[in-house]
Amino acid sequence: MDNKTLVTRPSIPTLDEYVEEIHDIWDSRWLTNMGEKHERLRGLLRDYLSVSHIDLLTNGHMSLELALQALKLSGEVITTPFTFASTTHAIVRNNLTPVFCDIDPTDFTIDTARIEDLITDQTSAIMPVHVYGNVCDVEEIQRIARKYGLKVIYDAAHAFGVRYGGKGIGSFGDVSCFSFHATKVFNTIEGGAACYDDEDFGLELYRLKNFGIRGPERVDGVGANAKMNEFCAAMGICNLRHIDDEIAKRGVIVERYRSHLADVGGIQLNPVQEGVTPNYAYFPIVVDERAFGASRNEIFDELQRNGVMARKYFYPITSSYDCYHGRFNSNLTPVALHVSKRVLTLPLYADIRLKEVDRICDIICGLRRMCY
Ligand code: T4K
Repeated sequence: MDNKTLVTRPSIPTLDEYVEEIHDIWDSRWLTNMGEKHERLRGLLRDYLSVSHIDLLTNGHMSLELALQALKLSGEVITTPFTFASTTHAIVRNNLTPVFCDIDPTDFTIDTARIEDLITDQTSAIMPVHVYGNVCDVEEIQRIARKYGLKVIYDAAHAFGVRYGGKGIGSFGDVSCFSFHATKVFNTIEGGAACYDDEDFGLELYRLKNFGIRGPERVDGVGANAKMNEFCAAMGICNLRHIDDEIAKRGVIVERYRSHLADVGGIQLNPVQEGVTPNYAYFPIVVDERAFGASRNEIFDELQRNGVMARKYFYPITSSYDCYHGRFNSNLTPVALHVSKRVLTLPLYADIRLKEVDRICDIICGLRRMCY
């Protein structure tokens, strides 16, 4: 495993910086349940993300799952299948029905032109995904939601630090849920957050992440346990000190990839979106076999043979998972199906060496030459 290049590698502070940060936990013996680190990180993130309210949770998935529960939704939720398991599972685990909308072929987010056709009298919400950190068409989604009285829950797992039109991406919709998993641009080892405006929603979410407890002698909700502990919060406090540097370094890597691959026929790159401050979370390529001369799977295999562990994020689409067998028709989202069969996410993390990026691109382009 040692000399392999993985799709990502978490950024972490120096051991000294982390030890310094967790020192006072030894004195206080306050390990979890919304302690001092939790509250400090919450305030820091509220400012960094430019959101009015934020709560911290054990992971991105529980943010999504409990956000849906706190909104007290019923019936159908319009979403996309071109995402990680978590998005769809969060809907299903709330006894809601996902209704899959196709994606835009250039930025892979929900195709807003198709949403209204999917709305029925059962629809209660839209759950779009800022996939790879690409910003959804938030204005059009808001217009549709307002017209039909729907809630909007953004899966912003990939979008930490992204800004749109000068606003923090977490400030759109009724709720935006971030993931702070080890593999993300900003990590708290495991962790997540939900950002929102409505304080009543915030109280409900807080109760749901803490067993439904309202007071010392009163439990009036069937809650879960999804509290971020002090060690995870301490990791977040450390990592947040370096986040601008982290994103800047990723930007350099992305530019290097672009310099090699931008003009290669048959390879589609992630778009540069107007008005968006990106976070460079992922580097997906979409391979058109006929134009490029080799398939996505051939590139994947060749990279593996050379110790490069690229990943097929996101293949298969969630609507065709085994656990949903016979339940959804994945042919109803042909663009998502098409992209998922051709997409490959290349290694991207702050301290990957530029020489390694060059080597990865040489392997890819070499395959093209070999096939011609
Ligand atoms: N919504 C969306 C759209 C998401 O993408 C995700 C998570 C969620 C919601 C839910 O958020 P969380 O509940 O996870 O906070 C990984 C991550 O586990 C997952 O967080 C992420 N999306 C997904 C896209 O990627 P896997 O199954 O691919 O993880 P794994 O273990 O194969 O790790 C990927 C690579 O990262 C490995 O090749 C090695 C490297 N790695 C991983 C870990 C855990 C490290 O170098 N160190 C590590 O500690 O899902």
